[in-house]
Amino acid sequence: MRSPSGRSLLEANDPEIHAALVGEEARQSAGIELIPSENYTYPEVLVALGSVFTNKYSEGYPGRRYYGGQEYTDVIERLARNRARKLFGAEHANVQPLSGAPMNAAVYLSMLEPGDTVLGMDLSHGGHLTHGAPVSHMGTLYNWIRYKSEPDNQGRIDFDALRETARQHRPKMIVCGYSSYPRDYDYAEFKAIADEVGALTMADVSHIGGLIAGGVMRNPCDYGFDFVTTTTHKSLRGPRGGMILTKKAFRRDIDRSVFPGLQGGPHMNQVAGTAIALGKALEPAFADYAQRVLDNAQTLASALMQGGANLVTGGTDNHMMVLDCVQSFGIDGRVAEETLDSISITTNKQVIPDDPNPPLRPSGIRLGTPAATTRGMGDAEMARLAGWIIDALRNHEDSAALARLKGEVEETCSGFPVPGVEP
Ligand code: DSN
Repeated sequence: MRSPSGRSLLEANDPEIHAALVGEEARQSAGIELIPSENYTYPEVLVALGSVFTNKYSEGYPGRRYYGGQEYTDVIERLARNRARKLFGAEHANVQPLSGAPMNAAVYLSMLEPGDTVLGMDLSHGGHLTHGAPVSHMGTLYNWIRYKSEPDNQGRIDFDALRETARQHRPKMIVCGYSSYPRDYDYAEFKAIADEVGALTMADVSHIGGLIAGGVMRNPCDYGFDFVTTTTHKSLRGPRGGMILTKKAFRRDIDRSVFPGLQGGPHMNQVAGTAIALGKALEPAFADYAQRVLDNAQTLASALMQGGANLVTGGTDNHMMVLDCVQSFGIDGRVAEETLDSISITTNKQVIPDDPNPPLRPSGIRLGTPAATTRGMGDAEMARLAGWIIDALRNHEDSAALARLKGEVEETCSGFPVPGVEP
């Protein structure tokens, strides 16, 4: 249990780790988190993560485990699965993937043979590493054909071209759902193309899982997708982890692929946290949160563009913005990230579509609103954030200006406590 005595024990017995924990709490509280894949989880989830469920091995599934002593682990896993099914309208949920990459690998390994052809989005256009990037094992195991978006056409996907590609290559699976794509996805178009060529459909909605759960973005389960994957720690606000939603027809394949195919014992403290977060997402207040995430993204995007920032695709339909720092401010994404770090605004450097620059010095940064919204920030704070970002990036060599901005950021943040951190 995370209790005061646990904290005191840690302080007394491992002061170096304790100091790092205190430092991280102070860092998270002092500044603002704008990395779109991060969030502040619920205090209840922190309790579950630090609970005795971490002691338990639970290979197998509820009612069918390989070890004894499962009466309570079965309770939490059943709750997590049932809540996930209800929230997304799915026929089956597997809540054991340790995180996003093994979650996607489990789907591929259950359905594909090495060398099979898969359509996935190009990494620089928003696709994820596990969607066939050559540097990932998944990229070498299968024959990935990469499609792109049209950044100058609001990030639209050219479905006529995609249909031609599918007819030509006859993929076994079509993957959509991305990690740096600021628009919604036209699941009906993907499904129609997949049906025409006999391909399976998978949507990796890791970034927008919470926005779908809150009912403010389209749900691929409603469009008959075969597999929907989402991490649990982003807009869903749960613990780090992954979930696979599928149809009854694929239930056994997916469960076997996760365990024993790919993983050993699930992390039951994480499964408990996932169940808690899914329970929260079923409450009406979560729909309000999801809408505020979108509203804040609109306000932040408009204010950034009014201030002269160039956003990839010209705006956003979700929680995320990709800012082209080279075009907007004549600096690369690494300088932008470091400059914003120095004023206590955390972002991440990001490649832009067909980026001429390398991934460690890309042209852009990514920004997102789930974490700021969790802290209760709204329109006024989004407008101020845009002003600070533009001011800092324009004056990235002016240390006096940056010191002043850091003071303003931290003064504002002090009014918005981080959930789970004692003030
Ligand atoms: N690292 C996650 C993200 O930032 O989108 C996904 O890999």
